[in-house]
Amino acid sequence: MIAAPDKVEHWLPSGQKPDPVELSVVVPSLNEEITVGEFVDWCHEGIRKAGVTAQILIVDSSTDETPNIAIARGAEVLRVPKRGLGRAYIDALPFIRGKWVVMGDADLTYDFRELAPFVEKFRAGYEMVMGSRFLGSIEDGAMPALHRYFGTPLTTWILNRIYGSRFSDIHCGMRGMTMDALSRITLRSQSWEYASEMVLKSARLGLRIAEVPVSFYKDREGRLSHHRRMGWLSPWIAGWLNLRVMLVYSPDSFVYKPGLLLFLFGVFLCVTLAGGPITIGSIQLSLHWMLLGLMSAVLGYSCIQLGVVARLMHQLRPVSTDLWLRMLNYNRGVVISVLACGAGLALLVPLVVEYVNHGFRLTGWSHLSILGLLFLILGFQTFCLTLLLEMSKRVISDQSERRAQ
Ligand SMILES: Nc1nc2c(ncn2[C@@H]2O[C@H](COP(=O)(O)OP(=O)(O)OP(=O)(O)O)[C@@H](O)[C@H]2O)c(=O)[nH]1
Ligand SMILES: [Mg+2]
Repeated sequence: MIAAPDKVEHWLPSGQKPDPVELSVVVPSLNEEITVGEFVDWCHEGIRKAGVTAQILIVDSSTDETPNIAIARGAEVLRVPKRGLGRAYIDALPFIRGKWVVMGDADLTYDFRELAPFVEKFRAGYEMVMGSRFLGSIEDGAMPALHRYFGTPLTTWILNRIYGSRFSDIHCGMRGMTMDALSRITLRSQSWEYASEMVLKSARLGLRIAEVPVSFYKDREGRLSHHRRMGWLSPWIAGWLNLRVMLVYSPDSFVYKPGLLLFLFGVFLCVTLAGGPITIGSIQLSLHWMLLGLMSAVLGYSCIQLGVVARLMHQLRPVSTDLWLRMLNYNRGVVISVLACGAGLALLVPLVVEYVNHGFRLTGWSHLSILGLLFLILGFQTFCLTLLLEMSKRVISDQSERRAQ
């Protein structure tokens, strides 16, 4: 047993210098003494076959012999505190010297003797090279049937629908990125969900993506995957974290677009019924439908605002975000808000007059006043959104100034 690392330490094999290289093989490890030695040998073979200069960087938080074995076989070891798989990749960033990066597991489940296809795609100009076990091969017993025939194809299909991408295996752990692309996607995930974050940000940023077939083997005798080591709840927690990252980075699909539909539906109902009930054949649309329209429009508008703010924060759709910022600049936003609130108040005037004239009682329903309410609410919300966008613009420019310094 060795002590768990409590700070970041970079170990170089004796005689090796931290020179620039073409390819960095970056692989986290946590107590993998059964497999890590052979794994580093596989990497050397893969690098030789690919004909590149390379570093093998094992990002390690082990308390067993893993780091000593890795360095003895000629890998660099970055000792990092155990803060999760995603965090291990983030910790590794300053120590990556290659212009291309291939990542994966140190457990001999992915075949790192086959690095050449990744290098070929990088040379052809691709920015993300995703391994695909479905295009390659899956050894019997390497993947539970539920994941192989249901979970992975379904989640891959959903992500492809949302992002317009063409992945065949979004959960494949062996994947590559240019260092430039890796810096641009600014990984934030600390744990298992880094894998989804990487895939969906690459798709959203429109990186040039290629897939290469990879071989996937079952765990070696005696080796337990970390999910097994952590107990039956671990895969569920991983799924939960992956879902969170998908929801956080996909406000367009979950909030913005449904919001737009709700908003249009609501406004249509309110405007159509502003003059009073409508009868089409045996169907009557009256005040209750208008109230439904009011609710739908307000809810939809809130979703749109949330979607716009989320886009602004994750910075994955710079073009459409810029459009919103230009469309709703401070002056225009305030003018629109004042006009909408003014129109809303004007539409409410007849109701107030009637109320006062009838001794502070209302004698009937006023459809027009519901439309007035809608205008008032939308006007006020637009004012709030304008301020929020203005504030976000300042925060973003502060951040980019700080980054540039
Ligand atoms: N540095 C570091 N490495 C980790 C951590 N958790 C897992 N790893 C390593 O990350 C790689 C992937 O872990 P596995 O246990 O193989 O998990 P998996 O392949 O995603 O899951 P399975 O499909 O169940 O095998 C292995 O090389 C682990 O040793 C961690 O917290 N820190
Ligand atoms: Mg594994």
